[in-house]
Amino acid sequence: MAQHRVVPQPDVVEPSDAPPFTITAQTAIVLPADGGEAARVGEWLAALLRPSTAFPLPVTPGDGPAPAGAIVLRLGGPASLGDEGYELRVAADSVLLRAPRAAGLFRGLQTLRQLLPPGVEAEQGAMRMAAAWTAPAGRVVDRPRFAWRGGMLDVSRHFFTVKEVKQYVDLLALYKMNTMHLHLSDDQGWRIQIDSRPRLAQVGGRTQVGGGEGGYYTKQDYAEIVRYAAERFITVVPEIDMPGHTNAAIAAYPEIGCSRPMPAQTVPVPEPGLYTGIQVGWSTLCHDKEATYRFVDDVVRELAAMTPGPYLHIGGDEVAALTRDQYATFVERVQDIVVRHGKIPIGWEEIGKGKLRPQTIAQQWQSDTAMLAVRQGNKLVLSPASKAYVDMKYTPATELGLRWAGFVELRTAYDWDPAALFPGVTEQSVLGVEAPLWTESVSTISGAQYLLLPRLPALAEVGWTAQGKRDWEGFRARIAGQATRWRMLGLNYYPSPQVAW
Ligand code: NGO
Repeated sequence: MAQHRVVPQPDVVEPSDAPPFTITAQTAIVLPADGGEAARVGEWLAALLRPSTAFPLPVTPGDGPAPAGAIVLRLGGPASLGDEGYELRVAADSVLLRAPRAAGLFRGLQTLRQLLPPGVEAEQGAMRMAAAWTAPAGRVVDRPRFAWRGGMLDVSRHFFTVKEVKQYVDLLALYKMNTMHLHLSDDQGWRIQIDSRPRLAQVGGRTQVGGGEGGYYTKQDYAEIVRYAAERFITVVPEIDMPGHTNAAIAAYPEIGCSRPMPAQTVPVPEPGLYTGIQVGWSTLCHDKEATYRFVDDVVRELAAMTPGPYLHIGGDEVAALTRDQYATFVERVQDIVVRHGKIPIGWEEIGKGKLRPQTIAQQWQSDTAMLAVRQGNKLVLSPASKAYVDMKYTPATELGLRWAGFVELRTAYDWDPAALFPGVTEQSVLGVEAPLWTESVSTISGAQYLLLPRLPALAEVGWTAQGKRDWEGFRARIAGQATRWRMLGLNYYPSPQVAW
């Protein structure tokens, strides 16, 4: 078991005393004959291993007996493994990975990846001489507890490039997460091109917290993010936060705005009406103007068209400038617009104040207003700020991060059960978990990594591993093994004193 240090902890691990599997210059990767999505998965593995091992690792289709020494990927295995489950058998002379779906093959490869030495992550064969490319023998049978395991990146408070977003996606992939939530708009910046409303990106995208130059994604950029994520079986969930957190949109189209006065800000802005501070709750779209709903329809229509995933996030958090009824009416109308454009609405927990359609998802973050959604029979994604907000400081000494929800050390991020968070919230009402990375205090990808590692893998395990099969001591031992991997990948991380790294 000591050698099977995998995060998140798999459902079943049966170690074996047999000798390990070794990747050599002769190793081939064998795919199902009719390739399909499985072919991509095989190419992904070859692309990971070729630079570090310098072996050719040919990827070949074939259903016959596998050549000796091969890594074999097969579609199949018990249907009970579901969309993302897999079975991995590692023996001295072969690796056999089986899954009913290509996504399961990809998740299973992350297990194989973690069973191999951290040197596989090196871009050049830094460890080539130092390590044998071995994986311990044994059998792993695995499937996730929850269907939604996500990470959020707030690209509005500070803008992150496509390349940086991809680095976040890579982290999600390594820990078998399947959802990338992009917070694309807020008071400080609008980050997505909308052709029917060009000023959103051109004006609303021009700055960020602290007055930097901001930025936005063209439709092509966004398509590239979606493609890259899909290659890793990760769904992109775009968020346009409404009716609050909308100052950047209102700066571009003032006729839709009914905000309270803007809080004072200290830096000059490139266009009148833009905001670079970090106060929340004061901005709002006008709930009673048809212009607002024409605007929402334009944005949702274009965003839905460029998003292959089923969800569209409508925000809905922290609206101090509307009454409860005004807010509820707004949410209900926007919910209908999202459905009309073929997507499933998701919003922060406050949306439960409106009448929700059965499919709509509420994202819990702060209080028991999440129960308003649960009582209507709607499912929750859990992001409790005191545990899952990776923008909180680890300790009072952490330079980056906020502290309003408390300090979130690694154990705090790990040691909780989604089905026991609130009375009345059972396993059945939980769709999954998500770690939001808000970026008021974070402007670089290396800062983002520091806040994500090691807490993102902790949350990944909360979402993936059955409650009875995980515990803090086990996680503590396994996460220590990840640090060398992060260093190989060039990732920044917080060396929590709670772990013997
Ligand atoms: C809150 C707020 C965000 C902040 C974040 C900072 C939600 C859902 N709304 O979470 O605007 O950025 O806290 O931690």
